[in-house]
Amino acid sequence: MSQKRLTENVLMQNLASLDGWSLNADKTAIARSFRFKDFNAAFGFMSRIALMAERLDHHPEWSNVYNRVDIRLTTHDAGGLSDKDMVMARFINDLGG
Ligand code: H2B
Repeated sequence: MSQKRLTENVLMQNLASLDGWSLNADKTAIARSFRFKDFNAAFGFMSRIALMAERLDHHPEWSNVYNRVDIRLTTHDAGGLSDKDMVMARFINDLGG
């Protein structure tokens, strides 16, 4: 899977089918917030993402406060968004947060 920065065209095509994520102003990152019943549910969600992050060697920028998880995805090595961010965002959405 490529860590090359996606062209703007390909990026926009991907985002059209990616629920809930917003693009930052300079189009280098996407972000989404999730809310859960409690901390246990939030941390379970984060644990599943952490295992995937290791498998993909692609790690989120995130924060957690009790039942809320804020996630930002970008590819540091590319200085923008790559296929890996799209794969990770779809995986996270499929967890049904
Ligand atoms: N995660 C993210 N989000 N972007 C990267 O460029 C990145 C990463 N690079 N995880 C990986 C690790 C790299 O530093 C290691 C050495 O493969």
